[in-house]
Amino acid sequence: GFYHLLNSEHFSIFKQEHANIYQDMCQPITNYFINSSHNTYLEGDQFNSYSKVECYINALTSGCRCVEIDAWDGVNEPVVCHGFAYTTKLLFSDVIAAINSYAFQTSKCPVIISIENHCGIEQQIKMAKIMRNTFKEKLYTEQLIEKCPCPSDLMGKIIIKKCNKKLSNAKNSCKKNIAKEASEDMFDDSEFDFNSANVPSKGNASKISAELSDLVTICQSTSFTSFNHSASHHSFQNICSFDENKALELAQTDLNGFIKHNMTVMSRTYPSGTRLKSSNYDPMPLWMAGCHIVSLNYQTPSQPMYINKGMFNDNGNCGFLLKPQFLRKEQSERQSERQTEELKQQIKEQSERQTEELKQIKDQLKLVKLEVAEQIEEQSTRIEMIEQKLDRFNPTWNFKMKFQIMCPELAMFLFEVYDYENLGKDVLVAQYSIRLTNIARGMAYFFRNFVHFYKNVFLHITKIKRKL
Ligand SMILES: [Ca+2]
Repeated sequence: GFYHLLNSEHFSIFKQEHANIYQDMCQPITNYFINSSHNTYLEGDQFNSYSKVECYINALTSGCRCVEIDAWDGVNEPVVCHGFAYTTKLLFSDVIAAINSYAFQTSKCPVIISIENHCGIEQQIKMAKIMRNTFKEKLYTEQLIEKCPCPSDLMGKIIIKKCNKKLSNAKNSCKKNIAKEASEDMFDDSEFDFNSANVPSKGNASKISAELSDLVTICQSTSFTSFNHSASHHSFQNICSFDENKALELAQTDLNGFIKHNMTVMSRTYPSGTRLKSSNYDPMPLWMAGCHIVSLNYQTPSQPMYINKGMFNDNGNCGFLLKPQFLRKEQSERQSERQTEELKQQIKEQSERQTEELKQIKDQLKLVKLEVAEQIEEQSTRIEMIEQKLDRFNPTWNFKMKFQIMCPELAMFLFEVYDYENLGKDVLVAQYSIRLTNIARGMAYFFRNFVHFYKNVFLHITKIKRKL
């Protein structure tokens, strides 16, 4: 009885109220992190592994909300595979059918299909037709969008992410420019990094059919030049893609600029082209910069994937997570805008006090900004638990740890248990990660149905100190 009680959800380390959607889902989608997969079709490495429809099913049913399709001209219809590699091919129509069947089994939140298009006009038209006929009313094709939609507006919808330039409608004068942008979009993904000498007919895929681009509304792939350029040219309808190295460089050189960019324009990051074995990069620094779609190789069990899992277990594993306050265009900011407006009204009426009050508002805004900046600079990325060598049959840690956490909103606890080896490298037997905000206090267990030796790990969490 006691054993079962300890094993019950009352003692789970995971706060049970966070096992359902509890966050506000009515904020602009630019305020959320989205659980995302890279080259979803691949079962193994990036070079000669199998492409499988099951990979889409696995990703979607585990809560992924952004899958990727690399589409190429096939014999009669488009196929999905990794370009310039020896991976096997899937029929585009089979992939679309699988997405249609499994998209909303785990979560009703919208699914973004990131299409890397290498098809000529003819098969692009086929792609568009297949998607329209399969997804039907699930397809989000709203063209007149004034306000950035929120996840709750888009429940049960499938969103196509693609370059949205129509060559057919282009004026002669901008034709060159448009073709250039479209081909840059082609190049913004990894496969081209390792075989640039063997680039296919550019003219072919740089033309985007109207049928396909009509399916693109929000999530228009856009090439990135600079934060300033984006600030004046891009909106919530655009999405910039960055290779992990470029994204990390931006996060390191201009973190505040990147955060600000990510408040209004969507960002997607993907693994570097050199990760041929489908290894993964650490998503944490990119979430800290506010990147929305941090796509990982889902097929590779690795620390980054555990971190991703721990992150998105939050909010009912629905795949959309509200960014921490300091990373989003804040309602309080909007509120303070409103307050500013109200104050301005008053000022109009009492003109003699005008200068003084305006100065006050300015000072207030400045103060808020300073606070935010400080928080970002001081945040720590990861805390590792100290390794302990223990009796493998009845390990008792009996060990107290104290952490000072600067950025509790994003802090993640990563538990790893290793099997100690006298010779060679210790073997990792279990991993578990959880966001600090999801940790229940008191006696708690994690690793339910854990490996061979012991079933659970218990810890006692007495107090979580918040330092803000
Ligand atoms: Ca790709």
